[in-house]
Amino acid sequence: MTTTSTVRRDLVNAPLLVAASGQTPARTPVWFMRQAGRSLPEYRKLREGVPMMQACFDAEMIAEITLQPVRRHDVDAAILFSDIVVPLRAAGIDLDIVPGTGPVVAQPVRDQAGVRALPELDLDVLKPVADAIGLLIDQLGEVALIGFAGAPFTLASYLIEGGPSRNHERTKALMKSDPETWHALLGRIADYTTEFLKLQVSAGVDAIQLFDSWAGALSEKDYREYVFPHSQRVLAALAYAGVPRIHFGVGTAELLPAMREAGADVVGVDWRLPLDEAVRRLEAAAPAAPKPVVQGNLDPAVLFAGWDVVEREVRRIVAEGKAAAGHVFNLGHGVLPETDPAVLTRVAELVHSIR
Ligand code: 1CP
Repeated sequence: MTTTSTVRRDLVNAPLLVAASGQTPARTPVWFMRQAGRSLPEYRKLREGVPMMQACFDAEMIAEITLQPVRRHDVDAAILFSDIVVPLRAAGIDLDIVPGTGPVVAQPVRDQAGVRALPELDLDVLKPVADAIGLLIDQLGEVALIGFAGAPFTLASYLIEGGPSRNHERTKALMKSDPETWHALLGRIADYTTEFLKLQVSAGVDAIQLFDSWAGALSEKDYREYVFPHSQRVLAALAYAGVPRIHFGVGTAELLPAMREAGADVVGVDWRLPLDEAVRRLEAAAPAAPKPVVQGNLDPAVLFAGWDVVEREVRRIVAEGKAAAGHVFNLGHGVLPETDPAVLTRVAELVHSIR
């Protein structure tokens, strides 16, 4: 890793950005969703006694945690250490990230009055995030920095359910029974998400990822009617910046063309669908569009299966990724907390070595 001081980095040849634009980079870029976090002992040590939400509003801590996996794994991208609920908290919504559970919202939003009561986002509160990005781009050299935000549907699920949910039943009930309130709520969240992403882009991130982690809970028809317009508005609002927009969800095999159409430059794919099949579906849905670029898709659980299995799966995925105009190697979802980080380092090395 090179260290520059004040000069804006020249990332024209950064493998992640080359692949994202549909060109062939010198090596296949690789990073891991949730690469910063509990799989790393140095992360656990730094976070000792520091609540998640405190860490997310401390510029030095954000920068240090973001850099930890870069130092270890020789990945081609850092992802900003933050959380999808950070802009909601910055807006003054009473929520916390509870260890072992995830985001918990004190007063779930389930009606028109709740939507009307949602506060404006206070960008000043997010200054530590912008400051952290400033610190990071000085230190990352040729490693790209990915900013991110939660997509309107996934954030709506936390706000409506009040916390993590397996079936998203209250979310779907509101969506189907009161579309007016639903669209007002998603519109409001789309504003938060857009402002959070714009702040990150202004501060200097090189790419952004929109996490619609739970969108796979929807049929394509419902996705298009209730979610697509809001995610599309977010992604369109970022088009001015010229940074690649990655759009990811879990269990989205049936939604991939719609998620691309929403305005993605790179389509994230989970492990349920081989990348060549994902490319085939994307091409069939939009024959006139440029050849798609994909990101993914090693099953995070495979990292527990021993090196021979891991190596076989990585080689298969790199080969299947050749069907796309560009391939960013990643897991199909986040690193699981019990993962041996040494295996991640080896995966990055292997991906880079395959020609
Ligand atoms: O104390 C801790 O360490 C809490 C664990 C943790 C961490 C490390 C949470 C709570 N969030 C994070 C950081 C985080 N969250 C990152 C860091 C950057 C990186 O990737 O290295 C990112 C990208 C997120 C995004 C996020 N938060 C998503 C989208 C990505 C995904 O995994 O699908 C979602 C759904 C969340 C909500 C959330 N935050 C935390 C948890 C445990 C959860 C999931 C809860 C649930 O199952 O609903």
